[in-house]
Amino acid sequence: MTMLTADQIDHYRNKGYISSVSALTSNEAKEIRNEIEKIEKNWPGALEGINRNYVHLISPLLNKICLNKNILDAVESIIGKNILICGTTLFIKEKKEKGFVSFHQDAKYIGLEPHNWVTVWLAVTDTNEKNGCMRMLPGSHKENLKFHEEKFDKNNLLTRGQTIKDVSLDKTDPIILKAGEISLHHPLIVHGSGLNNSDDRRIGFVIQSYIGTNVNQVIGKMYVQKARGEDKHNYHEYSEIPLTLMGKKEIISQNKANKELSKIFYNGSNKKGKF
Ligand SMILES: O=C(O)CCC(=O)C(=O)O
Repeated sequence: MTMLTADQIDHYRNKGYISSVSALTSNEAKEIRNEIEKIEKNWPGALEGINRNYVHLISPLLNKICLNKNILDAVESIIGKNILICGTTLFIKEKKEKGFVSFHQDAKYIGLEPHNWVTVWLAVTDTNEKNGCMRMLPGSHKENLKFHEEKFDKNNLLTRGQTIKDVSLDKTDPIILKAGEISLHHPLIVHGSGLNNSDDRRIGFVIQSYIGTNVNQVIGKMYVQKARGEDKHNYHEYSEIPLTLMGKKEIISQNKANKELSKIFYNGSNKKGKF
């Protein structure tokens, strides 16, 4: 893999996403799954609630994935060569569980301006229609921000259960990925995902998002890391690079970042969700 092809870039510009970009081998994806499951087993609760965010700050392996050359080449094709990592999230759907993600636009509550940023969704497990893959409404990134109803549904994996109503499923494209592949999506694209009806968990490690160094945070504060290029803007504070899995310093750094992230997620809301 090198940079995206002209056709892939056109697809992104026209539809707002690209799917099935090879990034990691299936063995590398398995190593990530093992890392996640090791944390879940040895530190119960450590990846739950707000702590499913900024997970690259507690795991050197997850941090290394954010710097993967194939991923960064694809990202550079979209946002240019000066790239920061400003967050990661685990989207895990347990088998036969009721978790879903309502249709929404990422840019709605996150405060990253201008929209020179892109989200990378890395399939840690195979992801398909049976296990609740993401679905994108193609072309919707060309529209403005839409009204989101804040439902706070307990099975919704989004912070406020924010929902764009009346999105017709048959107009959406499923993002079917093999473990190790990535999709990339635009801040304004309408997307969501349904239930996991399979016999295994569905795991997405989402770099949410890669931002150009020219992108500021207009609501609160986010901790970033340099991925590539030069940061002449210096808008953001830099996080520590993790050296030890779930080390004391690493947990402090994740907590500090998530405290600020929670303020952004729930800015202007008098209610808080689980995440
Ligand atoms: O993992 C999912 O099903 C949804 C993830 C999502 O909404 C996102 O990455 O922006």
